[in-house]
Amino acid sequence: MDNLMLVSNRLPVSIERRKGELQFRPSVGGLATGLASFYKSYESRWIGWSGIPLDSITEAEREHIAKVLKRDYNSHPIFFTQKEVKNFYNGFCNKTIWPMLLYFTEHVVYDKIFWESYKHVNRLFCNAVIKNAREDEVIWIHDYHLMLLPGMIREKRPDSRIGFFLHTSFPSFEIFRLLPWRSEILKGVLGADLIGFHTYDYVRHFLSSVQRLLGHDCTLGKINTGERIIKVDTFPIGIDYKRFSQSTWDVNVQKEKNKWKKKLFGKKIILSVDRVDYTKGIPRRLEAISMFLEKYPEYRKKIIYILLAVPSREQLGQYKLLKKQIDELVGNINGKYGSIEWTPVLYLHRSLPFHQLVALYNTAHVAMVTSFRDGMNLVAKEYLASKPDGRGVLILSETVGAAKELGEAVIVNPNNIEEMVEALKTALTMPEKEQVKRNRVMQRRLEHYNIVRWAEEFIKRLHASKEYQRRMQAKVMTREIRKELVGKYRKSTRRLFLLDYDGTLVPFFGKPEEAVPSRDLLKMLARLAGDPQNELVLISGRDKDTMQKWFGELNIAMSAEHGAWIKNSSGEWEIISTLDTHWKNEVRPVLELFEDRTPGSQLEEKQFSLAWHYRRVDSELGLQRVIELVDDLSDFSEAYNLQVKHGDKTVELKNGDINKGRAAMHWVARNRWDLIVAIGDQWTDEDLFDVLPEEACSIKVGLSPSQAKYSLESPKEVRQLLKELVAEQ
Ligand code: ADQ
Repeated sequence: MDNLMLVSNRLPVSIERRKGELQFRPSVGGLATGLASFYKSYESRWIGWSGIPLDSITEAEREHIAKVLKRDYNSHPIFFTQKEVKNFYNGFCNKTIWPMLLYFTEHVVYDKIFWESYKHVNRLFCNAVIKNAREDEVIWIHDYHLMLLPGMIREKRPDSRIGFFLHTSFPSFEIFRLLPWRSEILKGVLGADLIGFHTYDYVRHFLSSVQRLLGHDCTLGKINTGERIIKVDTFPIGIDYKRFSQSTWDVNVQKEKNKWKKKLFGKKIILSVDRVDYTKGIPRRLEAISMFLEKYPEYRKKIIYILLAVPSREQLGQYKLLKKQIDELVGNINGKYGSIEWTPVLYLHRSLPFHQLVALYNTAHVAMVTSFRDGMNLVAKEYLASKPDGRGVLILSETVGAAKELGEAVIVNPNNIEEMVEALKTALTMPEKEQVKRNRVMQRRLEHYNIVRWAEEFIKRLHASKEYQRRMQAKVMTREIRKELVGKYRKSTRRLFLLDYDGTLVPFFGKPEEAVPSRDLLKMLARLAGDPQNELVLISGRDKDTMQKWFGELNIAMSAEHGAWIKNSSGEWEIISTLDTHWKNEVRPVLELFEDRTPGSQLEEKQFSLAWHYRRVDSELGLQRVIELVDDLSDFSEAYNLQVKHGDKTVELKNGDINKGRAAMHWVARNRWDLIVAIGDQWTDEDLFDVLPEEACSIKVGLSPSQAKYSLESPKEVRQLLKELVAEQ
């Protein structure tokens, strides 16, 4: 994993001024903890915010910070002014995009100044990356602070290898669409080659937003922007498992444990560890503790709830209010149920050093992780890793990413206080054997897919994604290749052109009947066909009547309905072989039902095929219907030897022995051509490419896997190429 440049808002260390002195302290929080541990084991570099406002340090101090960070942490600091801290970090990051991504729409502030600052700071990061990263260095960008950065770097360095990982959840489209700058944010993220999320749900939501807001095709975790193919996948972050499990034997940890044991002698310890953030559900959890003591008085004096809460984003009003609310709730519970010898809630509002944290994890009988939302939640994993003897119970909210991996925990709905109360009862009474059984399964998983594995997997997939792009790109028809083809054209005298129509010579339209050829296109085709040394064949999936209406006057050869019909330039339409069409009467009602149930879809009937078009259907509904339709049609396809093909926003059924390749052979075999050019854009054209002789020039329109030799981006480029071929010399 050499040559890796990590980019995140925070560096693994933050700089603070205490009593006039600059201090370097480890940053707290999931991202910092997670990355710091794998970062140390690899030769990587890091770009991030120093944590101290630029206007509060002197030039000499700035240089000193940069020097120490480079020397001791292989890091390059970015400095923000107070204004940038206010509008970028406290503003757009924490008041706009954070609550948006975590479903707290009521806290979202929409402010143009924040947005401008977000763009500006992402630009600062971009400049720093361009300045510091080597050309061949892998750039791995982290989290919601830097969602524009992949796009900005891509613009400046198109060949960069860029990964992006989001540590929060990604909300459903209905939430994300509320953001005024949603498309810019998505486009920014799409600058990456690989985009990672913790869970498949977040991937789904992201793809759905990309599809609906930007209109890109998204299939099987791949986004086709028309220029590049980007992969999107799930990488549930792990922890440094051994560090936690092995530290439990450390002397300092043992000392800490003994202290706690003495202090809390005989009591069952319930623990929670969070940043003070409204997403973590701390007040609701305190209410559950209070209700538990009310409902089960026999547990009074027998339990202690340790609420370890690290201060976070304290300048923000929302967080100040939350802190106040927690203080009050803790006060109420302790006032109501506590006594001189027993305090039910022990509230530690600070960050603890590692050995103290592990000691607490190890001592606690129950850990309560009840966030309303959390991209993953590392605390749940750290707790389990700190339990080498397998004892202890984890209560886990179903709305955190970790719940997908830790299904053996006691799972709760964080909004349901009664359920949390009962979960506590279950946890406190769970037999040790059962605890160990559940924890061992989860521990094995965590030990295996640890933080290093997570990072390695991501980088491996990033390389694979780039490789895939490269394979696709190898086929792009460059200017040189086009020139070569023009040269070959001039030299040859027996040329065959096999051209598809929709998606190849013209782009797709909402309704198939709208794709009428323009006068310019007809003129160009007439010119191509007018040269006696050329044979031009249009091979389309369309019905023969439309083909005749649109191109009849050109006197060119044609094939309709994917090869069912053929027509020589001066001949009549002929059927390629006798074909049975009885199946249509049985299948038509099925497709009609889908047409009725799916607004915007359309049934097209051709002589030997039936097609259901869903280009104008809501993209998610369309895909859902395709799955249902293909399933419903499977019996028919077997019984009647039909082909069911899912093409570009179409599902089409046709006789099994019809295909464009078979039709093309009618012309390919007719002459000893010295140049064959075949162009198409869909799966049906693959049959055509399949029958061509080795030396033929096959061209695929669009970026997706194909056996064609070359690719062109769009119908516009195809027309341009044909124009170049027929141009006067
Ligand atoms: P966070 O929201 O910060 O992370 P989390 O995953 O729980 O949430 O990580 C918190 C980290 O801070 C843990 O490593 C924990 O040990 C540490 N910590 C918390 N309180 C502490 C205290 N008082 N003293 C010492 N250490 C403390 C974000 C996302 C998460 C996602 C991570 C990683 O919000 O959902 O899991 O990134 O991707």
